[in-house]
Amino acid sequence: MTATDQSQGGDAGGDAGGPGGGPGDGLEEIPPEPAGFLRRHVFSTDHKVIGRQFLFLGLSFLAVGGVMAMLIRWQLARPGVPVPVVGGLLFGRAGGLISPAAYTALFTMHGTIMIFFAVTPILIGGFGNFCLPLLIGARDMAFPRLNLASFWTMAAATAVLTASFFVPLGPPQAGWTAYATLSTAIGAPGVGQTLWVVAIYLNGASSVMGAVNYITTVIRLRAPGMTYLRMPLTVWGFFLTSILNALFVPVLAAAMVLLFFDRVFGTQFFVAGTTVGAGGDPILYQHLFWLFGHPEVYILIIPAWGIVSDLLSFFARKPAFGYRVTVAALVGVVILSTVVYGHHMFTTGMSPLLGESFMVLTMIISVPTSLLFLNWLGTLWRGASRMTTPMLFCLGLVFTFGVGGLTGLYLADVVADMYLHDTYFVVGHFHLIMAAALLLASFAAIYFWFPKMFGRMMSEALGKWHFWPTFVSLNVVFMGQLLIGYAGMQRRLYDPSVYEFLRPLLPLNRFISRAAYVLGASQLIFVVNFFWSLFRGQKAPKNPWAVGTLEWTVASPPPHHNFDRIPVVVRGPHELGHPAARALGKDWLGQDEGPVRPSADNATDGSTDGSPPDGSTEGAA
Ligand code: HEM
Ligand SMILES: [Cu+2]
Repeated sequence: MTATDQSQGGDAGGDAGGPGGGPGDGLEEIPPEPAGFLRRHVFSTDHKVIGRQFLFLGLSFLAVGGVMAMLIRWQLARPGVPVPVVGGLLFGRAGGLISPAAYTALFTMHGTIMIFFAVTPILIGGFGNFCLPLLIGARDMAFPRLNLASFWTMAAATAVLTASFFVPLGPPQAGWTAYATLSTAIGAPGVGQTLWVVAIYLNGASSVMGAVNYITTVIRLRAPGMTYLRMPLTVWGFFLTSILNALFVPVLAAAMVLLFFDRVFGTQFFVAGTTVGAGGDPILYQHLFWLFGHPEVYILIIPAWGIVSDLLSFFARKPAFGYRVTVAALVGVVILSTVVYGHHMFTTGMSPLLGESFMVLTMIISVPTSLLFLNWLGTLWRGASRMTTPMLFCLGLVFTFGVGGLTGLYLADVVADMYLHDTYFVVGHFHLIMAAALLLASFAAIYFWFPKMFGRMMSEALGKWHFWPTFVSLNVVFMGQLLIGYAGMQRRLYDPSVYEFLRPLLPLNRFISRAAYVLGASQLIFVVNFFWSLFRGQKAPKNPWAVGTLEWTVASPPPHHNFDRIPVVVRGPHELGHPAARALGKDWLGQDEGPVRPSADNATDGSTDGSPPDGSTEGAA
């Protein structure tokens, strides 16, 4: 596996941007486009093609995870009533009824698919791959063949997970967390759970391959002048999330290997001693799972935060407020996310001192996240906001994340969590702060980069028809879950109405389910817009949003080699509302838009700010 030859240039110590910068460093060599359909579109090493492949894979499974959510909501609203239309097809043997086993499999696979097989491939695999080299001014990822392998490993993981629907005893039923003893051969005798373990292992392997690629690409392949503090926040998002992926996915992989051994070879890593003499410890599994599991929620959300931080600036037509503070806040979240996982295990009987420590550390995380949130408000403040569809989805995220974040404070508190643990308050919290935020960010990214990815524009009118019912119903569903949780409804209950104290919640559950059906139905507008635009949308210009980042300096879609000449970056990514631009009859300046001071040692380590004399500030070393 050879890194592309862009990584030749020596580094001048200070960060004057990409290691390359002068003639003869191999930067300008344009790799030939491979011949043949298979090499160009299926087994391609081109990051843009791989990005699109991840996007399609993720979107297909978002649909699967979404249908499952509708079925879960049907059961909660109409326990014991056959599912209309598809009931006979999906649950034929039970007369269209969702059985307790089927319900358990539904939420297990819904959670697993949404997190590992929908949002991960869409945001990290899809947009990470498509955007990263273009945003930093590179021709491709550092390891194109590793990139190819990462996609096909993800595809293999998806196939293995899908196979678990068709095996005796059916798909796994131990929740997306697959706690032992439930997930061992004792709790889940069927092969479906073993396939789940293998699928998650392969999914993790694909993520680690991607992480290695993203980290190396950002460190080694930035264009001349693209200093770390000139990188778009989208790039920071993918860079930091890759560090968490590289550090914590292997922990999940270790748990999967041990669980596989327990299931297949009869070892007892997670099987308690009382059942088989001197055995293992189920709580050990929880520690391994959440050591990964908590950073995982940030692995998913940090790219979304990066994208939204950029897009808010682009559409408010103002520089991103507090760029450096945002970068510091993201780094702060990354560091803190590694030491808070215990808040998922307050009820496991951990020592009060340990519980308190995890509580305090979790509370502290709200400091950098609040800074991030305030910077978003600072960017919007007095902006000349253009209410495009991507902007609406970003604003939706700001609102939903704000509300969702506040509910995290309840769960971070040991005392309150004793009551709220495993209730729908937890389900509502993570759907607001994670599911909703990730859905909204994914849609914002699709509407924003679709022109660059496919060379055509999506319909703005249909985009707005998609946004409003999605935004309203999404908040009704997930805030409704907070309410029923606060009222004491436990999660993972097949039929809550069997409990007298939960019966009064049935009307509210029905109301939430109706809102969920609206949410599901309004995604059809997106499907129509996406596929219509793919074939019939208006041809996209090079820079439809009038933005200064590097991907908008090349054609839509970009050529195989991305840039005819590797750009030289002279300013930050958010030069909007810039006085110098007005002289040019516009309100923005491109990152590579002159003048560049001619001095040969432009790559010095920051004694001068490297910006042209027109006063751009962002990214000065
Ligand atoms: C599209 C709208 C969605 C609806 C209506 C929905 C609804 C639900 C419901 C009702 C449950 C709880 C089931 C139970 O405990 O009995 C659930 C669980 C879950 N959902 Fe969603 N969800 C949606 C989207 C998402 C998305 C986008 C994600 C992730 C990115 C997600 C991740 C999860 C996870 C991880 C669980 C926990 C599964 C478990 O308990 O093992 N959901 N969802
Ligand atoms: Cu957590």
